[in-house]
Amino acid sequence: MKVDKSNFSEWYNKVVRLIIDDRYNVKGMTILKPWGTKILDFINKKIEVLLEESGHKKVIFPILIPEKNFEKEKEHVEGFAPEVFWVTEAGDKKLNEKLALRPTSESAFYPMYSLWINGLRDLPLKLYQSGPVYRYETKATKPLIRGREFYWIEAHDAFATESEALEQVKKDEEIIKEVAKVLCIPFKFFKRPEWDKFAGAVDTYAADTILPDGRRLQFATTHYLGQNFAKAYDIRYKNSEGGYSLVYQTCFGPGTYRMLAAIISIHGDDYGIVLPFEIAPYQVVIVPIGVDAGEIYKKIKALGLRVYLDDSDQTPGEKFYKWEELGVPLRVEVGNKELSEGFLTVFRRDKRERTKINDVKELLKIAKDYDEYLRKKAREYFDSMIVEIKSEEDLKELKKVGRIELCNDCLKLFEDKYELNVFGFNEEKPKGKCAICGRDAGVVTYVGKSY
Ligand code: PR8
Repeated sequence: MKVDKSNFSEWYNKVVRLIIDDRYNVKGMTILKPWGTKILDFINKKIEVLLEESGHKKVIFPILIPEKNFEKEKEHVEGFAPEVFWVTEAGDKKLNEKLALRPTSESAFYPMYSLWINGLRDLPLKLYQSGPVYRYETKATKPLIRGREFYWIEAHDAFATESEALEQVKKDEEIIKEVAKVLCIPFKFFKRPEWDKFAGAVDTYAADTILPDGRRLQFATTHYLGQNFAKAYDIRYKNSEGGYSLVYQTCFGPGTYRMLAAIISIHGDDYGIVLPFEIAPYQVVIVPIGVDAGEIYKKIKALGLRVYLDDSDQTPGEKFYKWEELGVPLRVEVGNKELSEGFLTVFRRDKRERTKINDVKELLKIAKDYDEYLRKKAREYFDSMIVEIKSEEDLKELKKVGRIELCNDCLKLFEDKYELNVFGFNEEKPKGKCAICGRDAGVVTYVGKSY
């Protein structure tokens, strides 16, 4: 593959097709091919282990949600109504009640939480599921980035106290950090502005990265729900005084399809996909050049690496090309010279460089260096995608993400006036004047276009 990444949109559409097929005839729904599905499995596993370690348990909920469950939380139903796919018929019968294809599962989980949570001994309750959700997206769809069907993980937590729930939001942020480290994806974590909260939440926090066209990609969110849903679904427990108290809740949504999109977009190059080591289906591929590489395969496998010996009938050149575009981190080339002189030629996908090693164990060192290099390169890229906005003039033709200090009045008017999104707030404090009106700034925020 040779695709020029400087035209990102075209590049993405070509490269993403190495792992998806968007010729399926339902708009916004794509097929994830075997290689992509394997990568997704590794991402899921990583997140699931972290969720389990922080006290979550996995469940499976039905995909259909009765309309009446939905209507309980007013803001939630209003927010999601335009995006819901409804099932209204079965066979030749009209259903008595419309059933929603879950766009998210608060209204499936929480009626059950109301049954399951009775006393303090039932708390905290921390459950998650991995699977597909359905949203009738009206903005342009883009494979993995904005689908009408997409995969994610959703965790739903209930606590006796507010402080535990707020603590969970921080833990979710830690999980995002850990996952992003493995994926080598740089990001910023924001508290979203009031007007951009999840429908029904008290506060929404999001992890945003930036794609090469300068648009932000939100790849995970965690929401503090307070007691909004507990009130709507009557989720309460008998407290120590013998009365009843409502629980405090959080929900967390790592967007695994978008993580795939971020990996492709940020690490990929003119030659295709570049995969972080931990989530690569094959971490090492051996391409024998007219020799038997069986012994070397065994040695590499014994190191605990996911290795594949490509002894198919294709030419070495064809194999190089194939594994390179799929993003396999390390390719080991074995020919007569390597066997007789006792060394291995290793091609690193990240730097597209060949090195020689004398001992297969050196692959482990290269693997570590490989991820560090990806992380460093991605961080430099990310930093280069953020520009400081000093005046209104800088906002015109903004092609990247802008860091801007604003007064509270200009903040409120910002999105409508400039047709850019305000991403939200973190620990950064303003140091100067409002970039628009020159009065004292009240906030620091980041602005730009979004997916
Ligand atoms: C919640 N409820 O629903 P959220 N295509 C691909 N990925 C998407 C799309 C799409 N059309 N829409 C959203 N995402 C909460 C949390 C339970 C779990 C991904 O939150 O609506 C995005 O990465 O913010 C988003 O951050 C994540 O799903 C969670 O969706």
